[in-house]
Amino acid sequence: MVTGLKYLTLLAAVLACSPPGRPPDEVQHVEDGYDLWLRYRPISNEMRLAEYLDAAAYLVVEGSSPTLRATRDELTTGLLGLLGTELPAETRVSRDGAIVAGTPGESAIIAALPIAEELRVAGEEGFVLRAMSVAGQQAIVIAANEDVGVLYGAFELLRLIQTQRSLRDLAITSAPRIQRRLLNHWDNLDRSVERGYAGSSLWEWEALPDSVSPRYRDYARANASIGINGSVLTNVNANAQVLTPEYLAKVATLADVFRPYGITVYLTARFSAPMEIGGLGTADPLDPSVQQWWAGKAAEIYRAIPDFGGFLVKANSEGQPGPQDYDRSHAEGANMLADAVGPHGGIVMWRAFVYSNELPVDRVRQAYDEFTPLDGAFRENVLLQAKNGPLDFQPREPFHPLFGAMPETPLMMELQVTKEYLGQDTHLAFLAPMWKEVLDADTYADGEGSTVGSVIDGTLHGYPRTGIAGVANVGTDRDWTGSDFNQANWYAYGRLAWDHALSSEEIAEQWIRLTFSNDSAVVAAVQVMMLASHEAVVNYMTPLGLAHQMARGHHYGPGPWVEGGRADWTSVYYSRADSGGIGFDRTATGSNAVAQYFPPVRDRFADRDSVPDDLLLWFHHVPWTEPMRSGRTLWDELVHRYNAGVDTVRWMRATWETVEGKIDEQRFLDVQAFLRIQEKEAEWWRDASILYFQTFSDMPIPAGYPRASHPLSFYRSLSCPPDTRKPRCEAIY
Ligand code: GCW
Repeated sequence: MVTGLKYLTLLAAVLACSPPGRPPDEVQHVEDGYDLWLRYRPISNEMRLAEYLDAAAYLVVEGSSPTLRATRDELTTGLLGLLGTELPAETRVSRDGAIVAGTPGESAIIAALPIAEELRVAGEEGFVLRAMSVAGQQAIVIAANEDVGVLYGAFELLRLIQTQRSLRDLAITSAPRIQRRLLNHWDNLDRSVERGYAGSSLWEWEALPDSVSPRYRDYARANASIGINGSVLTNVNANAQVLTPEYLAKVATLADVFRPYGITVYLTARFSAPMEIGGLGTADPLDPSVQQWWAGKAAEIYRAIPDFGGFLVKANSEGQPGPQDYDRSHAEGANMLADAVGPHGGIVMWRAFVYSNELPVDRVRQAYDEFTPLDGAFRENVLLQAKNGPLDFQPREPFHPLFGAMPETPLMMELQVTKEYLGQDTHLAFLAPMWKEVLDADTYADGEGSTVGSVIDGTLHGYPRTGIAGVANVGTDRDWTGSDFNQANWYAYGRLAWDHALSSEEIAEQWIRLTFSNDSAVVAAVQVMMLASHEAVVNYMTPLGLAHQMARGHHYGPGPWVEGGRADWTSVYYSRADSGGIGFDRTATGSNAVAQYFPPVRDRFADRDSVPDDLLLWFHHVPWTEPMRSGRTLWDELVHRYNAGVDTVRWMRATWETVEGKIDEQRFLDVQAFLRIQEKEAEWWRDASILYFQTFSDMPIPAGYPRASHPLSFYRSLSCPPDTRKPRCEAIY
């Protein structure tokens, strides 16, 4: 927070904004994060400003659909902010400097341009952005086959201007690689958010449908600006109430606000809804009355929301009802719902995150065992939604072995944008590198080059339908995501959903320029911080392939000692630490989960000599004294990694100090404070984990590494506040 005095000083600086001594633009504004990456602050680079003023002098948008109106609004607002001048809207190209936007269907100007081939490549949702001559005048063209493509193109143009790129040789044709690019909200009808760390749910269920928050539109704008085209509004731990007429009217209102921005709404379907709100005695998917109930419900939904996307379902997992309650398979359950929404063009996204209460089998192998026999058994409008890894959004996991293993069933990937296991709102962890690791991983399903990305974008197996889902991190906090840097993960998710070939480096750079500053010193400093941040978290929480060492329930602080109760919800189940070593044997001598991967990946992971260090303890139980590639023993390497994590955070803090005065003060201070917390908590993770594992290794801390300042009993006695939205443990070190 900015103190009153600091605020006044800042305000004085803003008011006295005449050169010389005028602070760079990024420093002038009091920023609260609400504008995300759509800040549209004045261009400070005068050369570029002159170029843009020439290139963008007036606007010609032909067509009047709500989406084209939204496009015109965004361009007008954006360019007014960036260039300091309102662009007149004109109906023809009469001189240089037009921005011409539209589709060939509705715009005769666009239809007359020689860009047919580019438009073909752009497909249904893509766009063509070109500097070219129109009616003999120099213009910038934003063309697409559908209105929503024009909107995406407009956002791309604004992004180029915000990041101060030259428009002179502009020639971009862009099309999304994946069709359904969704956010999954784990939002409950009481407005709590499961694993949400940014306040309450954005959806004001009680006030809807009569009262419509302006945030809904800004939410839609933000999503459209990064290509997200769908929202599942409700938690996968579902409540059937949302399917009642009262709630469907509210959902329809949200859908109306989102529609111009190309956002389709979806809902989670509670499998037992026919009993809970339908008055039936069963939810058996093969029972005709149940089938009829869902068909009627689907028809009712489509009457209220004609472009409704479909259902997302978590069934027979963690206590949720499902077809197995009636001895039916997941395919029978999914197909019943698919038949209900199919006639209306809807889809069913069936989650593969299932594992049994009863089975004593390694949890990470259960989804594969359950679903691969069902390949080909699903209706064509069913997509199977698997998490990036086989466990549960850990800081590092190998890719899910289902990817590549179901050629007849479209697989979607679910990523968790909200950082349940990665420091939640406070810790800085930029997740693009983690997601890229999975997207770029080679499954070898169909020989070399069968990357996970090529599975989910449909190119490997020719899936007719494709999708990707990100568990949303947004809420009612003014900055939407609970911290400035968590915004980067929302941004990165959208950008990768559009094009998973983008690099983490370019996504980070873009986001910094849009969000903080175009100053190259700021960009360079913040980019290296972001790119190092995920690995830092892996190191101080779960190095060398460890997983699920978090405290019980809230998953925030360390809890390597957690045991008792259901085994596969404990830490000791995953670390398998004992006097002989540490790690989960998933080779043939253990659970053999490694056999679920295609060769040669299987062999690489299974062989102690070729498994990457980063996944060592995921696949192997390793003696404490075993030498590692580094030459250290396993124990020394573990100590080294925990410390490397802490050291990186310390370095991130120091690096952040270098941007002081180069960005606005409020966000500088907010990030500074969070990095301070992160450093303390990284030490807490390190010390608690090392002391705990030392009780098994019985080996000393190698020379040169710090010792914990408290005994293990102290760390074991710590617990974070029960408020899972903001579990700060700072006060208790
Ligand atoms: O990651 C775990 C979470 C649960 C979540 C579940 C799931 C929605 O701890 O909060 O429930 O996964 O993905 O279904």
